[in-house]
Amino acid sequence: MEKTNPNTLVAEEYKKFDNFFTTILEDISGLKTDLENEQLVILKTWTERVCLFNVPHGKKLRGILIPLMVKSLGKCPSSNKMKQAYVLGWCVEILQASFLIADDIMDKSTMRRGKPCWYLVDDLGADAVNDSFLLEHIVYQLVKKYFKKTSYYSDLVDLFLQVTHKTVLGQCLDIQTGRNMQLEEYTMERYEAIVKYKTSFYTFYLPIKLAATISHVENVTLINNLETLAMNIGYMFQVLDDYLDCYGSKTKTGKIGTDIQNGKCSWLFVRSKELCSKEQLLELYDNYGQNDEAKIAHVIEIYEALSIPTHVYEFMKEMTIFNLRLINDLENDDLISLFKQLLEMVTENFG
Ligand code: GPP
Ligand code: MG
Ligand code: MG
Ligand code: MG
Repeated sequence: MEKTNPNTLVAEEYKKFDNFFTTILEDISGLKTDLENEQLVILKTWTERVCLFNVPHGKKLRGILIPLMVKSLGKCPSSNKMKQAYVLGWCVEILQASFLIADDIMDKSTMRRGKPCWYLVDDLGADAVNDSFLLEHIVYQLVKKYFKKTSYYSDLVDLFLQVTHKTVLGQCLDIQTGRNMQLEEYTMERYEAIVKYKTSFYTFYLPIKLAATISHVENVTLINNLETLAMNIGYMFQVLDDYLDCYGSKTKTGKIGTDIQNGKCSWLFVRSKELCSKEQLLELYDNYGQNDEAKIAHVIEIYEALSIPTHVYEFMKEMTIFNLRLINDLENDDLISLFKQLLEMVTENFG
């Protein structure tokens, strides 16, 4: 039998996943407490507005990963299993939206997914913090609605809680590092710790573990291999995110970078420190972490002089080769094909 092109499979799954958002939105509207009380009617309209603006317009890489994983893990998953996968996929997207609302406030960003950041809409400012909480709590309401009666309900809740805790810790490390600006502490070790916690857990580990849980995967070696890949691909994802913060075009990424002026422990800065001369190091220290156009431009000049974009490219190539070896050891052909696709999806924005 002729094999369907994996790209077609992903495109088809994206369509089904996207369509399921209507159901999720209806569920969310139905989750409201005590709508008889006319004082609370305003909440329904507001919640829908928050969701529609913040949830469905991203790349949905995290969300789509769950249905794709469930399909690769079970030969022919039932329609009910696929529905569970779509629900969890949207839960991860909602959690991500809740993180992004907060992250954009903390990073003083101005644009997200080609639109103004939520806290800048209607001058919401600090009031947007509550919308971040709102989205986070909707995740648990949806998990309860769809999974309360399953044997793995508590495992799912636990995963969301554990991963959120790790992400908040990662964000804390990212912020504290940027605030203290002890630039000599900006090492690859610090960078790895920040990325592992702030990005890899929620971006890849969470969807993969959720899919493995509802698919009843018990093979410990497979679970360990998937966890390793989740963390490695998360690392690649954030290195690329750091690259795009400086070199991406806003029409492609839908956001405007802020890492240099915020003094972030970015891969570009840490790698520059490893490669630069003593003079360049002093210049980096003098110019990094300040909201001043000329100083930002000076940092970028040093990145250019050190060919940092080429170093990112080389690093991504090495990581791709390394991870392809791990992927080829996965045994299950569908999983091998999925993870190869995932690597392509993660790196396709490069350049
Ligand atoms: C990516 O950092 C990490 C997050 C968005 C997690 C935020 C976690 C919270 C608990 C709020 P980033 O700032 O580099 O992302 P971006 O470039 O998309 O702003
Ligand atoms: Mg940010
Ligand atoms: Mg951030
Ligand atoms: Mg970034």
